[in-house]
Amino acid sequence: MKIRHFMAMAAGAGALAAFVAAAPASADDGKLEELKAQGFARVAIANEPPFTAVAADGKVSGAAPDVAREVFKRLGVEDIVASISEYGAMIPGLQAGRHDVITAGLFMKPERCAAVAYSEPILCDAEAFALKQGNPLGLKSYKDVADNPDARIGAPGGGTEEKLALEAGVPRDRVIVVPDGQSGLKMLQDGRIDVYSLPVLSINDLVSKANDPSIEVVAPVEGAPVYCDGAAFKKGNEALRDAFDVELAKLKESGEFAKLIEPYGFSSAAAMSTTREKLCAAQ
Ligand code: 6CS
Repeated sequence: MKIRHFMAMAAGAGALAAFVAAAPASADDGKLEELKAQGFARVAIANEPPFTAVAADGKVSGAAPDVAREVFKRLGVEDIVASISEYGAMIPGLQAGRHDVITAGLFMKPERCAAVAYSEPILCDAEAFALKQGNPLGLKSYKDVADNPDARIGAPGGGTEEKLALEAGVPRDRVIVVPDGQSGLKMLQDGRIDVYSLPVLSINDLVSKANDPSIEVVAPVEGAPVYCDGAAFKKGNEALRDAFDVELAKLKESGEFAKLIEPYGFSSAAAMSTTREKLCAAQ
């Protein structure tokens, strides 16, 4: 081999090696080893079926915890221990070290993507309204709520539906923070709110279990995006997030991901058709 050609080859190899060395592999912060030693991952949930659910005996289920439990098992973290949190308190709790990860259907949005390290997408859903039978105020969108001075909307504190209502122009005093599904349903039944908004699968689960003919569902809410969540890790724990993503990708590839989430009504295809990059960039 002519010396000139060899030098070119060496330079190319050197450039490749330099690129690989500079590749953004997350530095291992030891968080996974910490969780293995701990024997469990502390997860934040909301108790909003079918995303997350806590039974009377304390058993945690729901699509998000079920996926997280399976991924962590494959990472050598035996179990998950859940604590219930309001959506608006989940990220501060994660940042304060009260949780190791949020597995709650916390939808990816640019402002949240700036605050946490999301996994790749897991659960996707549109938005819905629960309201009085016959939809007397004709509410089909958050803008309809804004345009009707009598319409009061209930939504989770710090949640996506609260933000969508405010962004659509609903005044703060007509956006009522509701702590959980049962409270929202009761407030609707008692006429303290005119519409209660959650993701479609959550509203359908709630209304179908209520078996109350005076309540009906409008889904999807017109003009509202379809969102997807991911497991949300603390900034700085990207090595753990990357390890989570490797196992999540294997579950998606093998069909086990679909077996975990589709019995809850979620679409594996929806989650597999998008990426964290796309969802975090979406305006
Ligand atoms: O990510 C959120 O903000 C929304 N996610 C779910 C699963 N339910 C309501 C909440 O507002």
